[in-house]
Amino acid sequence: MARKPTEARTPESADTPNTSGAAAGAISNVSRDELLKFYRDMLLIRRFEEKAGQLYGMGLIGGFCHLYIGQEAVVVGLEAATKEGDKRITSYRDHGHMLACGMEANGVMAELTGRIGGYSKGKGGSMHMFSRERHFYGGHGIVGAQVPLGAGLAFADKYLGNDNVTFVYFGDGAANQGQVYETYNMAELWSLPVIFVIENNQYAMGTSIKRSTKSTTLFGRGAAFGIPGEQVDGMDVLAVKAAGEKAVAHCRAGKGPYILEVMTYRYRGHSMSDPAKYRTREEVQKVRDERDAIEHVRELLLTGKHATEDDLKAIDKEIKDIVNESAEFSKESPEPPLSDLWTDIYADEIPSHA
Ligand SMILES: Cc1ncc(C[n+]2csc(CCOP(=O)(O)OP(=O)(O)O)c2C)c(N)n1
Ligand SMILES: [Mg+2]
Repeated sequence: MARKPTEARTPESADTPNTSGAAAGAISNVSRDELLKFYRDMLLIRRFEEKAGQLYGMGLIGGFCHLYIGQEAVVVGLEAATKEGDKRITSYRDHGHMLACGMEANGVMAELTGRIGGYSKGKGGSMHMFSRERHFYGGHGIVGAQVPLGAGLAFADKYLGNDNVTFVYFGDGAANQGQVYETYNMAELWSLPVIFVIENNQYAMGTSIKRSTKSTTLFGRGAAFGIPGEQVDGMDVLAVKAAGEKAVAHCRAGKGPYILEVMTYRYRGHSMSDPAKYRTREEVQKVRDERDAIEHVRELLLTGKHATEDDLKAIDKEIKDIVNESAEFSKESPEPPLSDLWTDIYADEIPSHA
């Protein structure tokens, strides 16, 4: 890999204060255990998505399916900056977000395959999964729709007087939606504790960002509303975490919203039916070879002697077992009965926030 590896802190130095600037590149704000966790969490997303791709190919997953392969460091880095109670909401490219916030691989895979053991009892599929327990609010197929909804989640927390923060994830394409700017205006006006995370993977379906806007520095658009923000290397999980911590501190201090434009790349097509004619194989291969986020952490672990090849092999096996188990669970879980067509349409109870 071409880039200069960032340094990991050893367990002995784990109490040293973090003196790094957010998103500054070389960062040393991580312990060995956390680095191993990053490796494990990113690998789980990648292997899970590879398996989902296989099951889709076998006809076991129907409908839409948008894989997150390549973008793993974004959500894993930001989750490291959260505390219990924080909320997240995202688009249809959502499997990674669910796994990163602690939802079970079994439940996510079973939902993809339309089985009763899934998070939406097999009735939602890839784009419509939720977990109130893990504060995950979807899963939204309409581009940009999650942005005002996310501001609403943050409004609820502000109204209730707690210090929770909401992470609203959306893409570079969604950043051209009008509702994003209406939301920016109100979020800043009301000082809502919301972090707008633009996952800039440089494409919106087959349209490169260079063809969709002349204003390609997306975080900078917040300035029109008084919202601060910054660009982050989304292939460097440590840089993402540091930027996330800075944004979270801003929100928890009551200073209102913050924008993180996380520069990333998706290796697979937009969805499972993508002709891939809008970019070259060489372009994709170059990012894989030179910027891959998992390889980066792997190298940090090995060169810093924080783990051996055998340690990493053991983690690889552990992840493979979890993913295989989720596929087995999904095949064994039954399809929902026809009578379920008439359930879960209206809420049976009014949620209490006391
Ligand atoms: C309102 C709306 N317009 C168009 C679409 C079709 N569509 C689905 S995904 C997508 C591209 C969005 O790209 P981006 O926001 O960059 O997210 P990414 O897929 O790269 O994660 C489009 C145009 C849609 N689902 N909703
Ligand atoms: Mg995009």
